[in-house]
Formats: sequence, structure tokens, C-alpha cells
Amino acid sequence: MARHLITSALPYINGIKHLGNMVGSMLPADVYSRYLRQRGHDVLYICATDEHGTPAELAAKEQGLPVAEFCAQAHDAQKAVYDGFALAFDYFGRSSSPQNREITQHFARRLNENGFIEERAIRQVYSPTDGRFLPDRYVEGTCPHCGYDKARGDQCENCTRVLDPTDLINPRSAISGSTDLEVRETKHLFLLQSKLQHEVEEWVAAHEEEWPQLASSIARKWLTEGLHDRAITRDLDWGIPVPADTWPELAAEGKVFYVWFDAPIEYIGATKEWSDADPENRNWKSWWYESDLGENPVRYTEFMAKDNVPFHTVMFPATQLGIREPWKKVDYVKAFNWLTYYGGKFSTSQKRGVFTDQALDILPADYWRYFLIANAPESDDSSFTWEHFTATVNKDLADTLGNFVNRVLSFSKKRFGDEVPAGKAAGAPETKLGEEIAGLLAEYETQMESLQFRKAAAALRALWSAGNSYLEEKAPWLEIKTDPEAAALTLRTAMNLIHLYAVVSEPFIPSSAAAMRAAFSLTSDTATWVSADEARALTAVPAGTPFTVPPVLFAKLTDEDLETYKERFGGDQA
Ligand code: B3M
Ligand code: ZN
Repeated sequence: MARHLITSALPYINGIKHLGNMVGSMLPADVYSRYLRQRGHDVLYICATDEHGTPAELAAKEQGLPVAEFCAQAHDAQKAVYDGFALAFDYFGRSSSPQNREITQHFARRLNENGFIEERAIRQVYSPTDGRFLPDRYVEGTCPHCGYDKARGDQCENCTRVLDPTDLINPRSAISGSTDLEVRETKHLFLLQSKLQHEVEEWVAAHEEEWPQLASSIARKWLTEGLHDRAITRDLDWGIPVPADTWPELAAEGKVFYVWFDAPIEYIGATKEWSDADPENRNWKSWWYESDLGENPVRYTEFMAKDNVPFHTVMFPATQLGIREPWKKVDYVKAFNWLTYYGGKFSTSQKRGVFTDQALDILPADYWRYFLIANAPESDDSSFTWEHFTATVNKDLADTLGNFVNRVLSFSKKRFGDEVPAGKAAGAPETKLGEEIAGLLAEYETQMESLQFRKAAAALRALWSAGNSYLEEKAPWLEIKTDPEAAALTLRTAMNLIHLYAVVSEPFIPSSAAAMRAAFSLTSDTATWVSADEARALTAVPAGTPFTVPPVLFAKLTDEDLETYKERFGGDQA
């Protein structure tokens, strides 16, 4: 069995994420990890909060908390939501960990030794009132091109022109509003990415064929524009300090690394956090360091939304290549488009759309997990609407799956008692059903293995539907009148379908799957995957197995519910 390293883009610390963030990174990574684990692979799914940078400092300030304290609380708050979504991380770390600091500083030293880092003096806006240098986007003023008076130092939102903060007319601090600004010279470390362009190009060329088009086209675009040398340090109080052994002067000035320099390194850092928590049984380097991987190679898959692709396909690989140490690089980049809210942007800053904590207040995780993955923005953007959400829940989850489970188990209990009935030997309809199920299962596996989540969801839904068609065709509620043994066969077969659904639905709807599995008192390890032969035979749950009828798996959502949701969150007019 293979070893799979899986990471999802690290959620930024400054707030609870919305459903668009969830479906573009953590949720599909979890579905994929669960699937691979069930297939018996050795899986390590790592994620963490991304905690450095100016927005974290500002969010802390807004709450009147020291940054470290703010981050600790915000990390726990995010983790609670992810637990609620049943995200089965092997470890959910923090980019502010000592492990990340150590590895980030090591990477910087190595890049320096290899001639890929240079100290350069730059002129930057300093605000005496705020007591700090201002990052470009925190300088505001009037655009010299169009006269827009809220242009940011990096770009004018109105005319989209790229700006330098010193271009702005009447500049002011976006933090305090102060107009008392100076331009000061300050030294920073630059990563000489231009020197690595060629190597990155070769590396991308060797991998992009396998990547989805969305990922390779973005990587290509960035390479075509050319890799530029980039400042990788900032004048902030919060961040990973520049190591004093290598840059004493900059360290004394309090320079820290730029958040996008240390964030991807935290994939490795969090793995070390995981390993340090149980060093006797875990070895982080056996997942990350080529010469320590051993016999069984690691396949590394990353999940992210499209705006993060340049950092993962070009910039971070450039860093890794420049280190000249054999750190594992990504094999497959699963990138997502945007989930929109009624065709518009989900927005954290404007609080538009549904946030993950609110979603869990309304309905259990499985409802969201299924809907989001079945409508993942894979080949294009996709739109969240309450109408679509409630209709999907009702049709797929409540009617097709939930109703099947309850109907079959309650009816059998009523007619045959608390054990799976035996009935006749299987006949032609069961053979036909078995063939159909085996075919759909193969389709589901193919789509999961190629990370085509919408298509995998469609195959899963088809498996559920096949059970309904079989039940309608056999109509045990009629069979029971003339031939109880025939009805018993139908019910036993249907119960075997429920058991199969419990296994194969687990990646999508883990708690409902557990409830389905728990209906049967089986001693065998039912969490392992179903083979094609087992799918064809549908006899894993033998006659005589005791069972119980679980509570209704999925509540049907009413028109009233729909109206309530739309009112609370705003519908199309939001
Ligand atoms: N934190 C994503 C974001 O905040 C960013 C991902 C880091 S992945 C290393 O948009
Ligand atoms: Zn402008």
C-alpha cells in the first residue's frame, strides 16, 4: 500500500472561514484522505493555521489582545469548527510554532549559503504615529491616475493601476489615518528567484502534464511573466525572526520573515509538530526528506484555491530548489475555482455568504459536506444558493439515501423482527443489481482516484439510486402478501446495500455512515473497503444478523426553512 502525504492550504488566522474556503481546500482534502485510508493506504493529512502577517496584527489590535494571545484563541476557534466538520487531520498545527521557526530559519540560512539571498536597501513609508513601517497596502491616498481618493499603496481599486505608495497624493496611514508619514531607507532580505527561474521551469515541465489544467495554466502564466527577486522580510513585531547568527544587524532591527515565506514551510513544520508529539512512533523526516523516505515512496498531494496556486507551483518550489537539500516537493496540485454566493463573491471582510460556524449552527456537517463536494467548483466557478442547497439535501440525502435506509429497516423489523431475514436464494434481479453496483463502485473508485470530486459524488448518488430502483421493482410491501420468503430476500439484499453505502459513503458523510454501520451488529471490521466481488454478491451482512433502526438520517428541509435561511443570510439580493 502506498504512502500519501496530503496538505490543504493553511487557513489564515484572522477569522472564521466561509463555505467557499472550506470547499476549496480542507474539505476535499479530508474526503480524499478518508477514502485513501479506507483503501488501506498510509495517509498523513496535515494542516495548520497561517498566523503571521499584518492582518493578524490588525485583527488582534481590533480585539485589544496581544497578537500571540489572539492567535492562540483564534486557532482554537478554527479548530473547533473543523472538528465540527469532521475534518480528520492527522495534525492541525500553527505556523507560529517553534518547529516552523527552526525550519524556516534553516531554509533561509541554506538559501543564503547557496547565493540565493541578498540584502538590499529599500525606501519604505514609515509612520511615526503608528511607530512602524507601513506595508504598501496600508498606505492610502488619492490615485495620481484617476483621482480616486481611497487608492491603496499597492493598487488603485478604481482604475486597477498598480501603484507604489510614494505615487499617492495626500498619503495617509490606513491604520491610524495619520498623514505624518516619512520615507525611510531600510534593509531587507531578497530571495533571488530570478536565478532559479530556469530550474523551476524544468521542474514544472516535468510535473505539469499530470496536474489539472487549472494548476498548470497558472504556473505557466507566472513563469512566462518571469520570476522576480522578492523581499522576504518585513518590519513587523510578529513573525519568525531573521536568525541573528546569519544577519545580526537585521535581527537587531527586529526584522521578521514575510508571511508567505514561512507559511508553506509550515507544511513541514506542522509535520514536525505532529512527530514531536509522539517521537517514538512518528518520524516527520520519513515523510519529507527524500533520503529518509525509505522503500515506500511518498506521494504528495496539495489542495488549494486558485489564488494560492502561484505560491505552491512556482514560489515555494523555487525556495525548495534553492535550498539544495532533498526536501519532498509536491506531486499533484488539486486546485479549485471559486464557490460564489448567488453568483457574487463570498467575502470575509464584507461578511457576505455563509461562514463555517454558522453553517454548523443550522445543520450537521454531513449536509454541508455532501452538498459542497457534489457541487465543488472544479472545472469552473459554482454558485451556492439556498434553493439549490435545500433541493439537493431533500432529493439526494433525505429521499434517495435516508428514506431508503429507514424504509427498509423499519419494514423488515415490522415483518421479520430484529434480525436480518434469510428468505429465498438470490435470483436474476439480484444478479442484475450486483452487476450494476459493482460497475458503479468501480466508477466511484476511478473518480476518487483521479480526484474528480463532483463525478465521484455523482457515482455515489447513482449507487444510492440503484437501491431505490431495485426496491421499487421488487416491491417487498406487495411481495409480503403473496410470498413472504421473496420479500425477505429483497429486504436482506437491501440491507446489504445499506451496509455497502455505510462503507462507501464514509468519505462524504462520515457520521451518517457510522450510524448506518452501527445499525448492524457485526463483528467483522466493516470500515474496510468493499471489493468488486463483495459488491456483486451483496452478502456481507448474513441472515440472522441483529439490527436496529437508526433515527432518521436526514431531515427534510421545508419551504419555511428555506425562507428563514434566505432571510438570515440574504438571498439573491445580498
Ligand atoms: N493562508 C491562504 C489565504 O489566506 C493562505 C494559504 C497559505 S498556504 C501555505 O488566502
Ligand atoms: Zn486610480
